[in-house]
Amino acid sequence: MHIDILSAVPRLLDSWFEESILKRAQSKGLVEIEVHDLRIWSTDKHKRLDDYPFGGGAGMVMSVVPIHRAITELRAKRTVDEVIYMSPDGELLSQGLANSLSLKGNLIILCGHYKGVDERVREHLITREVSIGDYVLSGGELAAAVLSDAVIRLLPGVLGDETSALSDSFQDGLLAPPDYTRPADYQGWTVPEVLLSGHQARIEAWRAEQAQERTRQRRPGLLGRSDETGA
Ligand code: 6GU
Repeated sequence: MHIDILSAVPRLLDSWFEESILKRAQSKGLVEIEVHDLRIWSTDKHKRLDDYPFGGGAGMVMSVVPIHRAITELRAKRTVDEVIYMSPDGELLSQGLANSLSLKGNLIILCGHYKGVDERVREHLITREVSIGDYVLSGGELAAAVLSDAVIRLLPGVLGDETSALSDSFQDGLLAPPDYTRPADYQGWTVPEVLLSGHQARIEAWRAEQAQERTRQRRPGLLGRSDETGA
C-alpha cells in the first residue's frame, strides 16, 4: 500500500510515522507513507495555500489550485484508489471503513485547514470524505494520522501476531473481552478462575460471553449491527 498525505503543516505528521508499529510496517516494505507539503504546489509567490472567501465572511479557504496540481501529479505516478478529504462533514470512521480501505492499493489523504477547502476540490478531486468523530479539530492532520493507523495495522504482516487484529474490539462488532497477565493474585486482586483452568473451550465461551456483556453494558448500539466489519 502507498499512502500520500497532503498537508499544509507536514511537520505535524512526520514524527508520527517515524515511530513504533508504523515505522516497522514501512521498514518491512508493507506500506510506503509520503507526507507532502502542499506549498510545493503553490503558484503564489508567497507560497500561500489559502485565500479570502468569495462573498465575504470570516476565515480563509484552501485554494483549489495547489490541491489540483498535487493530486494530478500523484495520479500520474500511480493508480490512485481513493482521494480522501479529512473533514468533520465526512462519513464517520468505523472499523468497517478501515477494513475496506486496508484492501486498497494507493490512497491520497488531504488534510483540511483554515475554514475548509474550495468546494470545487470536493466536487472534482475527492472520492470520499472521512470524519473521525462529532467534534471539530483545528486541522485534518490528527484525523489523517488516526485513519492511517487504523488502516495500516490491518495490513497482513504489520502486527506480529496475525490473530491480534482479528481479536480487536469492533472487529466482530463487539468490544473485546478483558485480558489478564501474571501475577494471578496481586494483593488479593485475583484473575477469573476460568482463565487459569487450561480448559480452552470454557475459556473461549467465557470470553464470548464477556464480550457480549461488555458490549451490552457500554455500547448497546453496536449489538445487532451487521454492517460493522464489511463496509
Ligand atoms: Cl477529519 N477534521 C477536522 N478538522 N475536524 C474533525 C475531523 C476532521 N473529524 C472530526 N473532527
